[in-house]
Amino acid sequence: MNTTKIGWIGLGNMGNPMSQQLIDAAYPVTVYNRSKEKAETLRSLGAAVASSPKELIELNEVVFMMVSDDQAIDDLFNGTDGLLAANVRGKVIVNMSTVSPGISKAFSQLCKEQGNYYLDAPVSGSVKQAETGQLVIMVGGDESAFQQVKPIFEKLGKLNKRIGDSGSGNTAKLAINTLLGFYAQGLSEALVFAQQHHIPNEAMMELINNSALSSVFIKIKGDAIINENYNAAFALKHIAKDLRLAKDEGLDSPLANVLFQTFQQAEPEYGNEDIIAIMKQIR
Ligand code: NA7
Repeated sequence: MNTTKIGWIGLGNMGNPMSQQLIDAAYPVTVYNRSKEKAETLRSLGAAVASSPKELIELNEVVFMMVSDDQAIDDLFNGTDGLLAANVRGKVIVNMSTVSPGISKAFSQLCKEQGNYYLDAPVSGSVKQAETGQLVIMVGGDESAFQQVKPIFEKLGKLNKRIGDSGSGNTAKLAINTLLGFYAQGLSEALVFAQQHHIPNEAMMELINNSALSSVFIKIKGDAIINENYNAAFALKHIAKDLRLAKDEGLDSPLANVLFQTFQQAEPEYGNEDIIAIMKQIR
């Protein structure tokens, strides 16, 4: 039995399997989710359920957050019965959501003033990696807080690495997701071009998967395109958000500018589908 008491906020596509990993690793886990019904699955697996972020941080030593965006983080810190309403010291808050470096720097400072720590620790990897503890975790913030949380990161990912000060984990994540966007759009454009010349997706994917360009991402997303399965493992609206965040941080280069435009245009129609639904936009 691991003894660190863990609080977990956010039980979406990623937060649900990640919190389950920690229950499986025999940590005592308490969860909180804005829509209460999502907590019931975790309760049935052995988690306790808190009624608010404030209660969650009062009860636990380390609190993880895995939610959508900057707005969600702001609501969870500043809302009624939010994290900042708790009178606590010495806690570590680990924000694993993909958010702006700016919001991490701001809440890191506020946490410090209250005698607590904040780490930004976004992840690379999707639902499958979350389910198998194979995520890549990039961390910004205090070294001693990172060392304290490291054994827990080891249950969630195959690599965890402190990049630097607060916000640097978020910046690294935005760089990775820019590359992810290139892969998704690049694969789509190559398949559409081939299809226009009567080469079917199945044939192209067999060639690509056996070439030097093969990758886990291309294999999984190629299968999704062939099966017309656009259910969100990583929602297109999230990558559209990440590209906006990267732009705000100064991303301004030839490919990235086109990528940004394509995903912003696709978001209204395909935002709730998987990132590879960019294929439909390209088509
Ligand atoms: P999902 O499956 O869309 O889940 C989003 C989670 O964030 C879910 O628990 C939401 O609660 C929660 N959320 C969203 N907005 C809020 C606000 N305003 N207040 C509190 N909680 C909120 O996302 P993923 O799990 O795929 O992704 C999570 C992160 O990883 C994201 O940053 C990605 O870019 C990468 P709900 O259930 O809707 O009440």
